[in-house]
Amino acid sequence: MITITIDNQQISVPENSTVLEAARNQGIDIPTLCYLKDINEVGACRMCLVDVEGARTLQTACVLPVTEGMNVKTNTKKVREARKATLELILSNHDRECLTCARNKNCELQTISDDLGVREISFPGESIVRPVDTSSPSIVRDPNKCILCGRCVSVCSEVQNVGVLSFTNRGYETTVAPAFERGMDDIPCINCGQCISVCPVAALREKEEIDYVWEAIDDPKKHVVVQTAPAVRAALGEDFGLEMGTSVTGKMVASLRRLGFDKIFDTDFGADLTIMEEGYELLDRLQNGGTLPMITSCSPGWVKFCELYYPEFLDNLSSCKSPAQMTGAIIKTYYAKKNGINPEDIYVVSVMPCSAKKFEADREELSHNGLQDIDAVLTTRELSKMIKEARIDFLKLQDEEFDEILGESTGAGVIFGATGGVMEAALRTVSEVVLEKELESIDFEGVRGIEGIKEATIELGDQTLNIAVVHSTGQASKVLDMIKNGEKEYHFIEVMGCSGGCVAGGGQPYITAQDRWTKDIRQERAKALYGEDKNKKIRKSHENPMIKKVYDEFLVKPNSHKSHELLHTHYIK
Ligand code: HC0
Ligand code: SF4
Repeated sequence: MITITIDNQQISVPENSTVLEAARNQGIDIPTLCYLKDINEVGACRMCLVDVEGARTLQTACVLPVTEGMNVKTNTKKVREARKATLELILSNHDRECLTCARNKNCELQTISDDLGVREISFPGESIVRPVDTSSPSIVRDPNKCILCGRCVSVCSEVQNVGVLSFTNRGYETTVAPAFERGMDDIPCINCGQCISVCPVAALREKEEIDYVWEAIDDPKKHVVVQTAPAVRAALGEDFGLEMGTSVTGKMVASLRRLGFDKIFDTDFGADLTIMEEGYELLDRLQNGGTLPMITSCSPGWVKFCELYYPEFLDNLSSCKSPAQMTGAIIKTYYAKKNGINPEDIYVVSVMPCSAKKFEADREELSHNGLQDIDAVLTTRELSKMIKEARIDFLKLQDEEFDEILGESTGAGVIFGATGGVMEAALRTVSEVVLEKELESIDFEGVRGIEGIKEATIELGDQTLNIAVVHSTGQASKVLDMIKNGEKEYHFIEVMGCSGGCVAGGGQPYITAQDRWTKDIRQERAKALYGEDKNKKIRKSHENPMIKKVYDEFLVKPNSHKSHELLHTHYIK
């Protein structure tokens, strides 16, 4: 530990801290725009300027290491004026149409401008107006909003190992864009939306589908069915001021009913169905010499990553469609038939924590009889916008239940939304099916948590399974490289495209960089899902009575001909 002084307070801090960390730990906030803990620590925005005794110029606190005896002032006239001047320069080249902006009231630039008391722009230079790129099915890139903080560049390359965004041009012309400013649909982007999650402004945002959904709801000829992904319930409440990690399942269902959806189903049902199909697929591969390791395929950002960067592993992907797509397929076949509704009149909306699900829903492979399994995908953020637009007082809603029968799910289904959840759900079922007896404990703690790569060995009858759980495509590439080098051998791997799994997907409510600094959103939100799992009466997919019913009445058995026709696919691109 070393001793430094910040704003006349003497404090002891760890030697490897930065001035920013030391100050914040002491409850002294220093404003930042580009700083993102462990991901983007580059001192680019120069908002965190501080006055250090003995230094000739102001210093950037986020990259400045502490030294013994250092004397720092964070709030002098010089500091305030410099920060304001920097901010005004950023604002002078920013599309300041706040009232109509997708991030209005939820923008880090807006907040900082207000906090620092900027009331006019002293340098109202000519700003360059650039075209907005709407070519991607998932992501809109608006360079007129970009403040060159570089957070998206870092997350895309460092965390996701994709690296399709970079600084281009020079000086006043500098912008963040794909190489040669190509369209987002014309580059090897995986649609994960992690760049959206970390963008402090609206330079990167999801492609909204809200208007299509309102149109369907207002169309009397359409039977509009909605399903909600496991992770949505763990985060939606944040947009209404609830603590991170508060589960809002009942209120979410009630709000969807108020919005006018005809039926409210749960993707957790599809997750249980996936476990049946994927569990039996794994057993089949193990017993009949199929391609191993089998790798989960329910995260569309990950699937796209595999297609683009590791196509040699495409046969390793499970042939199962994702739970959301399976639910869509069952709605347009089994549910339609049972209720005498023409599938063409059914409009299926998925509410997902993910921007890549918009891309997934459009994939040709994920259709049946000329109809897409899913018609529209809303992110969690879009759902909260609809709830606000409809003037629903979310916090006052009484809890309501999902509709039968595709609203029935188990604890295994709900934990899909956190890294390790799919593996744990699969192990609960596969173990019992193979061992033909009830497990003493169904909590597979070894696959929980946010460690980048988790490994475990599971005894399954007379077979020993090596399994791994990976989250973020950056970590996935490490594991795939180790498999290619012969360093590792596994039977089954869960991969989720985003770090932490779906709870931290690119469609979840925005968390400021400052809140990310104090809380691990992945852990907080995962707690909500494990809490739901614990409270569920049924916690194993194969015990879901409605899953049994759908097999009895329609699918016959896991991996049947009918299942293959509707619930499986093969990615070949
Ligand atoms: Fe997920 Fe899913 S768990 S990908 O993370 O498998 O988006 O929440 O809906 O489909 O169930 C996202 C979340 C899902 C799917 C499920 C899977
Ligand atoms: Fe990179 Fe993912 Fe953003 Fe595409 S969606 S630019 S892959 S972070």
